[in-house]
Amino acid sequence: MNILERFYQGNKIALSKLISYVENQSTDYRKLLAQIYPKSGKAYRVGLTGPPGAGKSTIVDRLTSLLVKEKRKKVGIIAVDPTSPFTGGALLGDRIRMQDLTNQEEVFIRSMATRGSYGGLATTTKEVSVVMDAFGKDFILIETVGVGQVELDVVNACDTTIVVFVPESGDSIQAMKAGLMEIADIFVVNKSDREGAKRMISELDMILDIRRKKGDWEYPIVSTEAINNKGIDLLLAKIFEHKKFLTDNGILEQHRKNQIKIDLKKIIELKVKELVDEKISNSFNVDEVTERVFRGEDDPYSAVERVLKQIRLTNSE
Ligand SMILES: Nc1nc2c(ncn2[C@@H]2O[C@H](COP(=O)(O)OP(=O)(O)OP(=O)(O)O)[C@@H](O)[C@H]2O)c(=O)[nH]1
Ligand SMILES: [Mg+2]
Repeated sequence: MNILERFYQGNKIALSKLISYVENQSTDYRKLLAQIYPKSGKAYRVGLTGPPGAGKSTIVDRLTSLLVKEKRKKVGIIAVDPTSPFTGGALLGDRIRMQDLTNQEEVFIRSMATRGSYGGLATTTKEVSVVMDAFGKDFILIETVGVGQVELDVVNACDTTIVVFVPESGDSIQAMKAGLMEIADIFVVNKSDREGAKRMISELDMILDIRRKKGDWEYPIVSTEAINNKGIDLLLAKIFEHKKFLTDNGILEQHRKNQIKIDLKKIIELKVKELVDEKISNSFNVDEVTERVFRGEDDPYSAVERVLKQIRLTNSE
């Protein structure tokens, strides 16, 4: 039996292998994706982001338990770990903390390292989520550390985005700087057992009031103590409310179409870049042109125009 057949039968090892192909961009991974893509589009994607140590993994863990036990949903988890510059591998933290879940049949966890590659990460995360989606997961929870553009790209690919804060000083201001306020649909103040939680909630409330409009999404703030499993049921209720809001207003459909457009654009760009690289390497001697430009006998703009004409890739003027 081939790997795709096993994948469709719900074999976790086959799922794991397919994800690895996609992650490593092994030869033929696009053919594989082409085959399974039509089976995707059913899963609901929830992105969780926020400062390091805010409790994202703990929340994901508790949410997953609720989704599986009470809602009978199948859950895929993608934990995007920043790569340690020393080991070059994913941090083990997430995997260890969510170990209980890995034994459950309905749950599949994948930890991904950023490898310091901008953009590339977002693409691969999306593709990995497509594989989980096609596998039959109902919900895909994606955890990223909220620090930069890469994370923004990842959460933008989600249907509901949750930003997790902790009552430590300065978080809300930093978050605004990082642009996290703009992307969140639901705000969580975790570690509410700590001092300052109430103040943080009212601070956020004030900022959000500017954004809230009648008849629009309410941008709720949920207070949680993930470690004590408090507030997680309310958070899940808000996720379902947001899902309903998006569905009822036709926003989910629009969002999915936008996602397809983004996918198409990315695939075109990648493919064109590959084709051009291949063709140019055959008809463009970079060292030779460099020498000529250096000696003042040529300029880089004309050199590129010439080679594009040669490989017949130029806008018709
Ligand atoms: N006091 C308190 N501690 C919590 C709470 N939720 C999580 N923690 C603790 O906070 C620490 C970090 O939790 P994680 O869930 O790993 O946080 P994270 O945001 O996933 O961390 P990174 O992935 O490393 O950015 C752990 O020691 C948790 O036990 C909470 O509600 N209250
Ligand atoms: Mg984590």
